[in-house]
Amino acid sequence: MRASKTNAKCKMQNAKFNEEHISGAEGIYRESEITEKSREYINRALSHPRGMPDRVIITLDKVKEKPIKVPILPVNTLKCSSPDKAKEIIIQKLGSLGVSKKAIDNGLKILEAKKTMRGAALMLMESGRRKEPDRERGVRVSRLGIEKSVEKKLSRRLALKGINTITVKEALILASKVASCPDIVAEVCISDDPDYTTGYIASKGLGYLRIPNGFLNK
Ligand code: PML
Ligand code: MG
Repeated sequence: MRASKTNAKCKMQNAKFNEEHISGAEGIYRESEITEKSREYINRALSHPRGMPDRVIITLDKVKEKPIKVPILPVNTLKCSSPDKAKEIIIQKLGSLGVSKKAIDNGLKILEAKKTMRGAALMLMESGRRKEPDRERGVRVSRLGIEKSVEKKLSRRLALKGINTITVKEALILASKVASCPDIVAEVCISDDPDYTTGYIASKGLGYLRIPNGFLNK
């Protein structure tokens, strides 16, 4: 599901630039679940804190290949009381993974920018150079989901920590797929939802580290 709205300020510009991303979600489901899941996604698109979209696109693709299974990252919530502390944590953790100062600075600039990206920036860990073909769009992680039985177990585990929400589950599934890619060193994420101030840093070695109170509303 992709929900967007036309940004009035950009009405005169190229069509490529005048769509503001509102929300997006996807999963891998059985045929019997399609109607129910589509309804859920449409309801989500129409009740998002970023506002009412004027376009909602539901795309269904038949999965023709056997999905690759990857492990779910272990979850931990760090102690963090402010955006400054969050920045410190990100700098320390990325540094410990060998990411250069230049790349960390460039990454923080993107995280702190007023304009939210539609996807993710893809950055080289030494030079800090960005590699996405379209910087406005970024890259999107797609074709991902979780098996029903695994989701049940995960829900129970997250419930014990008081964090069994769709937001956490979807972010964790995505981060686990990203971390499983051999060339990915780390992923840092902040929410584009104005009222959600928990972000995360994730990697194969670090696991999924949640950073609460870290991000000011944009
Ligand atoms: C999002 O808005 O989808 C990103 C949420 C990232 C943090 C999820 C968490 O609380 O662990
Ligand atoms: Mg969002």
